[in-house]
Amino acid sequence: MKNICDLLNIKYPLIQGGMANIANHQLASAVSNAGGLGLIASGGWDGERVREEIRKTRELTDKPFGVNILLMSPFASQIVDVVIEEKVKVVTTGAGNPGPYMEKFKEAGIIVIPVVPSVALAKRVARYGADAVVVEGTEAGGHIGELTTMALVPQVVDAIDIPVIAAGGIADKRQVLASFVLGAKGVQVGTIILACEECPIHINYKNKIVEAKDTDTIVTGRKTGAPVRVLKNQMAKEYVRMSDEGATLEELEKMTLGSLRRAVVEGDTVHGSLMAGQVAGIIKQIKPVKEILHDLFDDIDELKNSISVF
Ligand code: TUI
Repeated sequence: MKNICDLLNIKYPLIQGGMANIANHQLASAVSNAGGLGLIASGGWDGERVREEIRKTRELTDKPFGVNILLMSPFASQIVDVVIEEKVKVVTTGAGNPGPYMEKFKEAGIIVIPVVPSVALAKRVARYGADAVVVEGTEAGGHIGELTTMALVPQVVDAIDIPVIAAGGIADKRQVLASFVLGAKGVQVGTIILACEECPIHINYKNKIVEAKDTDTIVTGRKTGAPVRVLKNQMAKEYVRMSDEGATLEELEKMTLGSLRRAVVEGDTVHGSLMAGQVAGIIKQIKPVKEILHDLFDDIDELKNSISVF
């Protein structure tokens, strides 16, 4: 089995999480220049905007980068065509089954890494010819599945014979090492990247991540079938309360309309949707992405050798 660094031609076995409406050319190029695989998150954009972001990323880095495609996006199909036309080397997919596009990707020679929340979907995408999978636990921020990283990663590792990349709950070296012990060959990180200097979100959003403690995330949308983990704030609490009291999907959607933009662009931490994972509580500082990647991987052997239990 090829290792992730050789497969993707990168220094560290790390993929940046998708992060729709956030991960643009600036963030993707910063992560790639630091030695990971940066991603342009295409969710929220149409094909032409994604093409523009791809071209801008190429001006900022000569390192490999990818595009994350949110399968529930109304623009998914045109974005698939754009990544093929622009000869993007790597695609990750989220929030759905990439099956309908697999043949097109494979014909174009694109490395496809679907994000999956279960063994069943991991097996299905492996059969379709995925090159690796990101297995994302429910600790993650944003749209999530049911299972924890700790329980899910080894079950997927046992079920398929392509490389597994662990995601959800990874923000320091201990969690990276633990992922490798579970059988993952790499990690995908989102929340810690949100708090990097190069991340183009409002400073108020970054500060909320740095200030968060372990219990400061909450899951909205469980009832409506689209669970999303966010930092607890007035809007999230109100959403869960209204949902528990039987509010309609329409009423709930009215409240969240534009909420990600409010957080990301306007820095409204009261009425905005501050997507973040449970590891927010571990993040204490806003750092340059280079330093984050260095801290996650360098001297990891020392940590491995320091394990002393019996
Ligand atoms: O996709 C993510 N994380 C996301 S997407 C997103 S945008 C959004 N905003 C509001 C509501 C919903 C989405 C924010 N964060 N992570 C990867 C991921 N994929 N998590 C869970 C899944 C998933 C779920 C079901 C993947 C496949 C799937 O399969 C269903 C099927 O068709 O079998």
